[in-house]
Amino acid sequence: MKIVDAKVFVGGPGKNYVTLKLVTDQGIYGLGDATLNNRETLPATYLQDYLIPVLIGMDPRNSEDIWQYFYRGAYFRRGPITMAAIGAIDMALWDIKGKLANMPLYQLFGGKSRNGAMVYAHATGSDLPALVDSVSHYVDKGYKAVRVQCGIPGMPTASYAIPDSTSDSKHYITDFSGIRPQEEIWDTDRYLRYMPGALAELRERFGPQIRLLHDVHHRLLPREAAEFSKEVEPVKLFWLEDPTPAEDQNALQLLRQHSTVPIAIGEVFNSIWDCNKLIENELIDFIRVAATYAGGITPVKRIVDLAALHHVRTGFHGAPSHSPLCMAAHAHLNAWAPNFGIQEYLVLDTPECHALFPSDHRMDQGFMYVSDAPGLGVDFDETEAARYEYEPGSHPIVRLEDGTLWNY
Ligand code: GCO
Ligand code: MG
Repeated sequence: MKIVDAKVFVGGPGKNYVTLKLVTDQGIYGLGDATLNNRETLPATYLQDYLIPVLIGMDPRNSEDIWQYFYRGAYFRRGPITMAAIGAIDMALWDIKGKLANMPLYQLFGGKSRNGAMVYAHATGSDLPALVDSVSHYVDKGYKAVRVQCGIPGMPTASYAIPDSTSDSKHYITDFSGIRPQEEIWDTDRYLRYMPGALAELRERFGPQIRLLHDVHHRLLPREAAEFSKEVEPVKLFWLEDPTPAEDQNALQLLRQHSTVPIAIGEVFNSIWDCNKLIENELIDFIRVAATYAGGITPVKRIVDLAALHHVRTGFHGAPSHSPLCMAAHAHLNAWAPNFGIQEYLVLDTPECHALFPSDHRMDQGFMYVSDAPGLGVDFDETEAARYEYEPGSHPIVRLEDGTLWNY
């Protein structure tokens, strides 16, 4: 069996998805997601110029060797661009494997460990009353878990992930006004003074049952993160996400000495080497890698197995930047993983998105139910894809009030 053709598509409804299609000499094809948010043309170019010419002619059944070939075989390894490109190939090879076996991927991993996988939604508000409305909206829809982000009084611009009243909250991670990023101002002191009380009010308002999550988006120093986590302990968060920048795998030691708040990290990680110390030293409770830019299903399964040895559960990244193909890879991993925790779920739920990526993975009352179709269980409509083209966009840049550049 051989790979005879490969195509890369960039574009989509309201979002630039990077989609890889691998075609075999037996007519079976596989699909993978290489979307790297706001840098979409780079994995596409890496695939087209460097990986696809070598991939043509390989036996798609040897997904492990092909992964090693592109990872170990490249002198310059890792990084989000490389790993998103390799990730798409790996997903497409698993898709082919599932179709060959006539089985959904979760069966190849070891079968189902659960029926539905709990997901969490994003509630946001420019102030606390608006956030309360947003949380209520998701609770009414049956969600059991909600991430809560709130504007901070007196903060010169909105804090992370707070959409203005006119924008759709699901689009906030990409500003399509051009490639020059907009700037936001961050003020740690105001955040530390306001947010613990706001979280306590939400707990009071919504009761003990709802799982509340909060994302600090890498904005605190280790000592500040320790102070914050200690203060929010009574709120009983389901998790506190990215309290410190993720590069420093030792940064959470101080926090762990002062607080039992569960910690989730990893949405920007590209390999097991970015999180092995965090996991082995049991400094985190949830690992947030995504099958796309952590290099595909093959390496993410390995991370999940390492995590299981250390009581770390999964909480895969599921921002709207991932296409339904990445979310399908997660759905199959979530159905199998003995150490499943929760799934972030923000795929754009529009008729256009369903038309481009038809599938019967489904959401109901805050749970995701995996498809039983062979492979990933998501198709890609090339006629629909022809309607879209790449649109440049950016993440914002964050500065402190005095102009110092800070972490987005
Ligand atoms: C999350 C993330 C996203 C990121 C986005 C950047 O928890 O979902 O923090 O919101 O900001 O993925 O591209
Ligand atoms: Mg996050």
